[in-house]
Amino acid sequence: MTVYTDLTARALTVLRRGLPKHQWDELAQKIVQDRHTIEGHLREEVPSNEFAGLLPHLRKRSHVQIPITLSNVEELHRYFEDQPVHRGANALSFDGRPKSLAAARSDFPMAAYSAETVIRAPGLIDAMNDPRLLHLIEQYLGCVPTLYSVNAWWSFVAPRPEMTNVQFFHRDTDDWRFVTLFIYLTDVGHDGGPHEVIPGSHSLDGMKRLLKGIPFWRPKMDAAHSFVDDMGEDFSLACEQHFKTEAVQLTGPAGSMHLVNTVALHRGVVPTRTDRLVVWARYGLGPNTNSADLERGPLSVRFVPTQLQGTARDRYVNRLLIEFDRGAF
Ligand SMILES: O=C(O)CCC(=O)C(=O)O
Repeated sequence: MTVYTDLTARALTVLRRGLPKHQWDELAQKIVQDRHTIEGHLREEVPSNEFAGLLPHLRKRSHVQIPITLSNVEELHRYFEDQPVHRGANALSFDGRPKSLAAARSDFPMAAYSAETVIRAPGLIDAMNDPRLLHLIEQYLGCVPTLYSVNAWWSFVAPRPEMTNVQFFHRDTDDWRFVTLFIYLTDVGHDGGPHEVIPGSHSLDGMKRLLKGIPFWRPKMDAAHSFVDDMGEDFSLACEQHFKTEAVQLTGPAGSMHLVNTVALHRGVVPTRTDRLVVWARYGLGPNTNSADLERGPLSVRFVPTQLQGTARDRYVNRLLIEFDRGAF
């Protein structure tokens, strides 16, 4: 099972490297058009279109703040404080060994919770399934979204970035089209490890615009290559230098949410004054190279504190995370 999943992930990565960036979206569009023929029963009859006005900003600027705030942040803090963590920005980043939060805080710059811990957190799955949010994401993707990955992690005040790439400018390439929701569980100011994004850099045209006016880059840098080249510390330093007037730091109080197209160049800034606890939820076209199912199979709904009713739409959107029919009957 693992081997086959890994092979699929590798195949997708190889395919993406071989396809020019402008074709990624053409491919996504074909998939999305096909979905329209089969997912009619999953569309909501009365769509909650309240957030539709956010679409142009998201499309143009690669990010948008969602005008809702989680109300149970303190409860979530109590919950997460008691759960084991793993070194890195993802439970699988390093050896995956569980540690207490106190031990991780003193030993590592970042520590993450398992997907199961996130799925079992009070209210999170429901926040990720807010119909207004899902509808916005559906319009952005062009089809009913698949919630394929959840994560929660701490970035601690540290002298330098963690060795994994999340604190260096990079692109995510999980799927042909996808979007990431960040939910801050701590107050995040400029010194609290904000998410930083270079608006417009998710598209080839946007990247071309950003690169105009830059007289030189290291050899080989051009807009198209920037989508498929390996990134790293030097690339990140160059982004920092060249795009310092364009980069935007997403700040906000605990409970605030930002939706980001993380194909755009982005990073988590290393906190200099206060630690950050953040959650992500990723929505795409289906299972992909970053799916929660790479870590674990879906969890029985019996373990998930959720108000979801188990409609056809709920089941579809959450199928990689939650098994609605498993339990004692
Ligand atoms: O910590 C952050 O804000 C960055 C997260 C990130 O790089 C990612 O989601 O790929």
